[in-house]
Amino acid sequence: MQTRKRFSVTGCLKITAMAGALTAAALPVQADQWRGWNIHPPGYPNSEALESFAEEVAEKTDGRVEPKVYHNAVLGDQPDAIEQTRSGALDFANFNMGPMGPIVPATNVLSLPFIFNSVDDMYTIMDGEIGDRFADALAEEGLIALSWFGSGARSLYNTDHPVKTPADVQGIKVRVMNNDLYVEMIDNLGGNATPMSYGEVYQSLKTGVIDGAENNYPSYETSGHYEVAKYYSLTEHLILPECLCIAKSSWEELSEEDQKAVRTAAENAAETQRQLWEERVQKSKQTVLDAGAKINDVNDKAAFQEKMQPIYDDFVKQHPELESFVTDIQAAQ
Ligand code: BDP
Repeated sequence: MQTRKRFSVTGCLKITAMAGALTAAALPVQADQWRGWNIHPPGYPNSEALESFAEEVAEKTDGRVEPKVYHNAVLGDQPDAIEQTRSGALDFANFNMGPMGPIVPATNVLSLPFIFNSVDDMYTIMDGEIGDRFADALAEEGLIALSWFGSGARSLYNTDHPVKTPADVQGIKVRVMNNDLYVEMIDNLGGNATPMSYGEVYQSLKTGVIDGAENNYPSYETSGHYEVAKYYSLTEHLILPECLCIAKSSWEELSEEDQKAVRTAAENAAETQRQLWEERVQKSKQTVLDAGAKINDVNDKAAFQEKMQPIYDDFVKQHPELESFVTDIQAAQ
């Protein structure tokens, strides 16, 4: 005979419902608060794109992931932020592939001067199979690259004369991003390269610690460098992709469904960034011209390209395993 007291079915349901309500009240589902690094000020194309990424992620994951973007490099300079993202101390970021080179050697291929013929070629190549190979190399170092932003073409600027031939670079002190390839690049033109973080450049130009730097129009403008270094010479020596990267540890914590949502949001953010970029280039160019910057064409680019040949030769000698990256990019254009 059954002596144990049985719960009635309705009693059971009531208890289950109560337990459910209690769990829901006591243990609300914790949103993942994601911290995102950005070097640029609010309003910059990349900043707007990161904000739209954050919004879309929060919405599409129903608030399970709540990304917040920290602008203006308040969380550290770029090499530092790359390390923080690799270790999972930061969750996502927009990184330029220049300062990535010392950490992910394959990405140095992208820093070989004049490797891309145009921004469009860069987009086509990075959006395809070759771009996936760079993403694989980044993943091995703890960074999940979900989409590629553009950063236009970088040109040289300096305080006291236009650069029209390599001889005009002779003896000038030029700030470069943190990567030995850029030191070689400026040295080969006869200048003195000074690696320095982005945030220090304005003051260093002002005080004469350096004579010039190199960047695209939007950064030349928003950093205020044009106020001090007014000769902007269209060398267009670097066309660098940037990633929207997620820390591997943050990525792996996501369900498959949320990974899908985050990836789509990153792809949409890249589309937004690329569109805003085009508009911003025109706007920035006008702003610097209005402020008295002198922009000059460089008619003989081949003279600059020739000086870069030893960099290519050294590079493939030192990294034979990366030679196919170089030749595949060249063959794709
Ligand atoms: C900008 C890049 C940024 C770099 C900066 C620099 O978007 O990631 O840190 O140049 O020169 O164009 O350091």
